[in-house]
Amino acid sequence: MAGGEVENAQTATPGGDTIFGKILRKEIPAKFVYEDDQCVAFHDVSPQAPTHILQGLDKSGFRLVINDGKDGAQSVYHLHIHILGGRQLKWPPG
Ligand code: IU
Repeated sequence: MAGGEVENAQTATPGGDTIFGKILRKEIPAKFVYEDDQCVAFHDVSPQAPTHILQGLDKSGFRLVINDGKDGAQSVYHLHIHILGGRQLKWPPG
């Protein structure tokens, strides 16, 4: 997936294995910050804020985001929550 998230979301489709499946199975590397038998948290490969973890918390405030579908700019069809923090986030997000 070489494009931006919005570009990637135009052709991403649900079903089958995903890049996150490969990360969960440790077939490709990721920087994990938490892991148990129910869920994992790891740093986004392309952070959109100083803290951008695909699950985690930031004590000075944070934003939870679930992108859904093409218009929501979802590029990986594996349920995940973005946690953005570490700077003053803007609203509306665009
Ligand atoms: P989305 O909500 O499905 O668009 O989020 C997918 C995220 O996965 C996006 O922020 C990517 O930067 C991130 N990501 C990743 O962390 N590691 C990867 O190998 C790939 C995407 I491909």
